[in-house]
Amino acid sequence: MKRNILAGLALGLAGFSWAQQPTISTKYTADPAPYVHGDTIYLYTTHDEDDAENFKMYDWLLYTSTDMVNWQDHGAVASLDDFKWYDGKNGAWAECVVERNGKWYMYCPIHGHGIGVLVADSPYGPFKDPIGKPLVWQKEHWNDIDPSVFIDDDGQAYMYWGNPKLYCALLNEDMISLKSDAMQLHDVPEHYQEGPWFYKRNGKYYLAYASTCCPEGLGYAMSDNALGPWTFKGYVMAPTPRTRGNHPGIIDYRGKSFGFGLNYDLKNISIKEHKERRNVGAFPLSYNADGTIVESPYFQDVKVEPIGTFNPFRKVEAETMAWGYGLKTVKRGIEDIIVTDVNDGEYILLKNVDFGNKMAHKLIVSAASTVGGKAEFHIDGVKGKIIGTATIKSTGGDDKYKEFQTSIAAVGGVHDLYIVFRGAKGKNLFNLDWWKMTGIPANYATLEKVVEDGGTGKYPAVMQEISGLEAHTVFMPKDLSQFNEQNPLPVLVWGNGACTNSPWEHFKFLNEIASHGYLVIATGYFPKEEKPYNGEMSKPEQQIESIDWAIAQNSNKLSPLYGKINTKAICASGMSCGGLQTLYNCADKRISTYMICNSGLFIDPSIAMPNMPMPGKDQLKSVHAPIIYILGGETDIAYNNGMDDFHRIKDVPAFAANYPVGHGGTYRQPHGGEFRFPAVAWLNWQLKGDQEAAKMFKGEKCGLSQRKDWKIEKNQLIDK
Ligand code: FUB
Repeated sequence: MKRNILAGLALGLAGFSWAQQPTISTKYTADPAPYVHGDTIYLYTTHDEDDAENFKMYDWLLYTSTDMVNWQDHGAVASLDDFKWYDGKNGAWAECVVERNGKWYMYCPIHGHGIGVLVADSPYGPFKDPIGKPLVWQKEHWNDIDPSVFIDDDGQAYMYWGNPKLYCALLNEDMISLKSDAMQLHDVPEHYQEGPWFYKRNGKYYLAYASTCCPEGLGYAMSDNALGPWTFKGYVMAPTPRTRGNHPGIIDYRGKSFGFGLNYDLKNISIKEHKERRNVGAFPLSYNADGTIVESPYFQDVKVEPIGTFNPFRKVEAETMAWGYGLKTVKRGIEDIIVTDVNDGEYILLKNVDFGNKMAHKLIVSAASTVGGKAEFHIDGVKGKIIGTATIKSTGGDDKYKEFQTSIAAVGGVHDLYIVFRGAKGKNLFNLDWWKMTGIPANYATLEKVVEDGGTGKYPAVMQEISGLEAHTVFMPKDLSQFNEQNPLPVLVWGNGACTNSPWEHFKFLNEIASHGYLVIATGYFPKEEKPYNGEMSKPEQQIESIDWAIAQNSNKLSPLYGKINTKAICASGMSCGGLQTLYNCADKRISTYMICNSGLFIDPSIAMPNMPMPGKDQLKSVHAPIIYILGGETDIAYNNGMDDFHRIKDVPAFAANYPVGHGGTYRQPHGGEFRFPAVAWLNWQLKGDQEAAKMFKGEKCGLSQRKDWKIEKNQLIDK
């Protein structure tokens, strides 16, 4: 039944933008009684049952927020059962709550049976009846509803109430007994109907109220005295044809003012039916210089902007949300609340979630399930980017909770978060208790290793696994303080031999390059050991991700690499299959040079190697920057392919260097062995403009030709 009601409702509001929706979406609520204490808004409400045809009200609910848009459901904090002197079943009408001397007092009208009082040591309850009888009992008096209690600066507490008559009484300091009789005010403010909201601001007294039917709006009066006389001042929110009932609550919070009221916007029933399934809504409120209130447009025409951000790096009760599309919240056990009625396509929205200078790293979801399903975490829209998906398997029952963990992509900054549920249609996929992200500082090295002695270059380097950069290994100088816009780090992106998804075979060579002042981003997982990686092969796109990441770091103020990267000096490079990945990506215009190691495009077009990119020789037309081939001599299986590439390249400077070591190269030797000399010199020339380094390649007797055992070839453009 409840499923049909709320899912139907949400669907009925398909054209609604979130900003216009009621504050509470998983239950029908009315009669808002907000109270600010410390940094939190405590929003007490009444509760219309899902199947209410008329007033069907058994308990009083509590919601809390610190930003006015994301609200945590605390469920019922009091109910008719708390009043032992009342043996009826219905009538939990509009309450209000105030705090005095560390105790919380809830004034609860029971329709037709007077006004009771409950007390608690905390705003969350438990609330207990301290007097065992009604606080206000005039007779079987249907007008004794809607108490509003305010404690004046001199310590005197007042209670206003009534419909359509307006009453006031003074309370004793104990807050649970009356100091005066109930006084009927004969000078009732114009348009007064019910739901008084009594408060004081800047020395003036205010009485806001539901204005006379029909439709009802929110009127208000002002006075210089707590007991009046009251002067009608206008509307906080004028009645409109969309209004069908109201009841105000007004607060100041964090330098702003807000009004609350009720509407029927969650459902689509006609006014004639008048079913009492109402919804608390909020709206921004402001005052004129003379203290009068600026009239607010109707709920759907205003927007409450978040006045704070939401921290996801903590245990978040699942019933905390700005909006729950099609969802229900129910009590589990004595204190816990869970989200249930979770169907395919439904979602939780949290506004203004601050991922700050942290990268979300790990996501844990506590859920119970019979059928299983998925919770997709999207940012900025139901169809926005997915940052993580928790797969929730059957736990053996809808009340058996387990924790499900997944990794989550880097986010950073402030976003709206949509937790979208997926699974079999028409079933409650799971019940959700809580979720939690763990965050680590942006670009934090989750693993770090000093390779050998850090390298022979001027800048001892480290090898790192970095949060938010999945399936890549980064090498960079340990001390980044020497790098800036004047002395930026050029970039080398690397693909591995055999397209393996870890640079386990090349890390000494790559670390050595980094030690000469480079940011090296290798495809694949951090090699914890120098032994073959057995997981799935890498993809050429990982090199592009490396380039994207480097460029993003340079403009990310939260990154330690911010402003330290030369994004116009990028070498794409790789060994064997990684060289083919490089040539596969060669058209990328961000690449400023290439270094192809023990590799070359296959001469024989009929050869197809599984999971390896195999572009034809035509691909060389896309090579648009200087290129060097570093090969292992004639015994290198890539020798013929690499030299054939080299001979075909005419339009850009091209150099071929052969060292008689075979296909494996010298990468695993200390500091990457002999291959490091042409590699570092090429990079220094191409990416740093180092003319000394250029001598390794330029001129008739270029440096590399003079090094023992190297054989070189070059096209004419090298010497220009
Ligand atoms: O919610 C029950 C009654 O309806 C309240 O006491 C009145 O203010 C009206 O909202």
